[in-house]
Amino acid sequence: MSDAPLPLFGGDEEGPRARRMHLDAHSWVEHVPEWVAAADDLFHELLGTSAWEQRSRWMYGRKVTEPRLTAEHRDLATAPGMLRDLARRLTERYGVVYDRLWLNLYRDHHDSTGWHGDGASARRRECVVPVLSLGAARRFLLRPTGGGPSTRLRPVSGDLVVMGGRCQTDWRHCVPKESTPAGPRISVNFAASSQSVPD
Ligand SMILES: O=C(O)CCC(=O)C(=O)O
Repeated sequence: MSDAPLPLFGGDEEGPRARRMHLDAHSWVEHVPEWVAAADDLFHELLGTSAWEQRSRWMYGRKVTEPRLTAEHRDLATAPGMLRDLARRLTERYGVVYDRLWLNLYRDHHDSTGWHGDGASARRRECVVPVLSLGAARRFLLRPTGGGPSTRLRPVSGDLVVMGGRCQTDWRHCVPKESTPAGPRISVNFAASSQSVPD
């Protein structure tokens, strides 16, 4: 795993540095600390204005309520201006046109998402999937799809985590429940129509 800092993000000499870790020969994860400066303002804006909904999903033959809330912008044009700007910056950096996004709200440390790959939104063999964290710090774990030791990140408010290469097929990620109390956290997940169709 290489921890060498990459060239500056967005060409800004004073901007944050991206730290890329190679998970294996085909997959990587990048952590960009303090990617968003006004993270608290953005967090409160999104908390108060997003159309949060409770979703459920089928698991092992039964419908379960997801332990978090979600709000989706299928068309980036409907998203708050700040998120549109961030999507544009990501498009410039990664060469992927991010044209929609969804937000997750983890209300407290009991909320979580289990091990998964973003199968529906990232169907290409190689995808670049950025996730912005706002609010409380939570663990973000990755492990090989077939099982094995996990790689642990703990993005704080304003940090960006980017999964690349074959992360969505060869690897799984999750945000586990915490045993110690945590306040609310929002994750902003940037998606691209171009990545939702297979190679
Ligand atoms: O909340 C996160 O950091 C990740 C969310 C995620 O993986 C998802 O919504 O598919």
